[in-house]
Amino acid sequence: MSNQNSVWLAHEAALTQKRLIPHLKRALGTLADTEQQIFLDRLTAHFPSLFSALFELYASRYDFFYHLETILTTAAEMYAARPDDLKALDGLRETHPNWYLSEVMMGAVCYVDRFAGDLVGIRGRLPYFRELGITYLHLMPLFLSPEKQHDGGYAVSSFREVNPALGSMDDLAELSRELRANGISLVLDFVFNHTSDEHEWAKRALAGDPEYQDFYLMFDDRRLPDQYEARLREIFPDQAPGSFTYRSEIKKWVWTTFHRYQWDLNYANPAVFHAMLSEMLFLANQGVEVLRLDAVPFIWKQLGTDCENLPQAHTIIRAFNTLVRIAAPALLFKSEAIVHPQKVRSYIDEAKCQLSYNPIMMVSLWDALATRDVRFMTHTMQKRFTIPHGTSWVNYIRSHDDIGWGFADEDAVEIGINPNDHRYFLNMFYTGRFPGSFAAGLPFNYNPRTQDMRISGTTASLAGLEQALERDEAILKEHAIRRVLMLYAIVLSAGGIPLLYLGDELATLNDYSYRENPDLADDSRWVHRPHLDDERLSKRRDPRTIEGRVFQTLSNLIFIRKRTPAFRTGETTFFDTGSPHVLGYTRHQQIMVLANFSDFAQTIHLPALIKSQLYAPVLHLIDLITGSDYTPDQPITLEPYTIVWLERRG
Ligand code: OTU
Repeated sequence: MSNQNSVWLAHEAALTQKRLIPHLKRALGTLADTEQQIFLDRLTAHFPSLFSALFELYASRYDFFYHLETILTTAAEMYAARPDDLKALDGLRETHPNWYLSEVMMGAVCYVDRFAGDLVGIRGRLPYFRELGITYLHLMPLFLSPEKQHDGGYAVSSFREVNPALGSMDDLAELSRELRANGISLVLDFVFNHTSDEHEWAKRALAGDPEYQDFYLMFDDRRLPDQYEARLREIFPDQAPGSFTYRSEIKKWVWTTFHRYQWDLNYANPAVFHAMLSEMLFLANQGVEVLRLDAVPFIWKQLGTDCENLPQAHTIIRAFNTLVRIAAPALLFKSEAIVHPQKVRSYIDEAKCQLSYNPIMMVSLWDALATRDVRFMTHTMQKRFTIPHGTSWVNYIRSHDDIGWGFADEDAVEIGINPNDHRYFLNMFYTGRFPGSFAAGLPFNYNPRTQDMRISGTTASLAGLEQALERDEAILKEHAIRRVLMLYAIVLSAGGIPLLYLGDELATLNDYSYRENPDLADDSRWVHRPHLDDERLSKRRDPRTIEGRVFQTLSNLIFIRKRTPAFRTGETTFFDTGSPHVLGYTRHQQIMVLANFSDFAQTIHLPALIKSQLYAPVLHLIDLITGSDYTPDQPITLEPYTIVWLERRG
């Protein structure tokens, strides 16, 4: 923007703010003066950036100022309705803005029904979360959703109603309070790219109401859909080919990036932005502390582009985020962008999300396990791991979704790897078709046209445990268990919020029973969305069982992490260990992590690494995991698939 323009915009913003204040005061009317003032002070601090974001999106509309007013009025009303305990939390978070960078942070994620039956059941699992040291709990989508066509809850029919099988909105608000009292932040999805076709807005659109048809992207014929589709990527080519769905009731083509029953919202319409802001702040007022922004790449469309990661998508999120700073600042955003690493990063830099999934690290870990070679991972991490202070990765190994090989082609080329051949290899490896593979994964959305596919499977099954148990070979079992533990030990120590996919702590294997359910059978992701049962849980206390060994080792690692300040988010330096099989990084120059990705023991020359990576003199190093003491002048030997957390002393 030119200097003259920005001066004009600042001036316009100031005038607008002045004009709006009397309206907002009406919305804040029920509050004490001091509380009103808090809102107005935040508004003053954030208004210029909010104004310029909304101006960028909607200034061409004749009714721009009307929409601006409705948006801010809603923010004021939702602030007025915000419960006192959450307002107190807002204050606390504003004075400790970096709380989520702490080493005590420990995330977990699960399906409410599969993990605990319902929301009351989740409360009953609190002692279990305490055992694992969880401070951040992501409950998978739990809102009203179509009975059969639900996409695991990602087709939302109402953002204000809990799926009755799981409980009520009151249960949710109550749960959020109880979690908070136990030091756990509630994380929920905000599925804001689309709604289900059973949402009230969709129903009205289907009944012919043009106001609600404008909430979605609808076309009378194939002319524009064909032009768009020439550039669009198919997300579910196997289950839901194409990106538009014909609805005979209204004789229109509806934009459906994902399934046919998931209708993309039209954010070019400011009424959609406004309506979704209400839903978002409503969730914030139930006590949600982190919103996982689902499918961020797709929220803005523009003909002639691939309609992914457009600058306006960032601006929408930034505008939402600014409104949250004003009305419910305890709430954080986590972006879910599983795209090219640079685009993943753009939701931190441009959209200003405080948190982002780290799919690049996830993919690199599986890649290194398959190849037994960490050089690609090291190269990628050196390029891409560091993000600005005040932001954090959410590091994970598995999620409810498939694994797609989303490394950057250029990163592969830079170290002499052919990206497409390599993806082909990884797909063959993780579906167990590559000779010698230990993995038991399933293909997800195989696309015969591009030969592309993604991978489903639990951590333990992908890491070799399923095959090892079938073959009943001790060494294979041992290696598989160690792989699971090593991957988690990396996620726990690399810097960022570690996210445990619940079930992994008990080495849960693939569950093939989804194939018998006709509503789920065409979606292999259900193979790694297991039910937890009490028998499995009870084995966690017995270290002679696999469940027990994995659970106890993992919870021990978690507790070591939580008492080690050098594991807080911040400086992480990846380095070449001298062995292509051993991953190495330092944390805050205090801790050196070494992880052996090979089936054979590896010896690392410690003195040289200490000199180059830990700088100042080190008297000795303690492995925080085993307690072993290492003097800096000796080589260190790592057994297959083991990891050390070496803390400097002296
Ligand atoms: C997300 O995933 C959810 O995690 C999925 O469970 C949903 O099915 C989907 O959105 C629709 O709501 O493509 O394969 O870059 O990759 O949003 C999973 C983001 C997905 C997309 C991601 C999407």
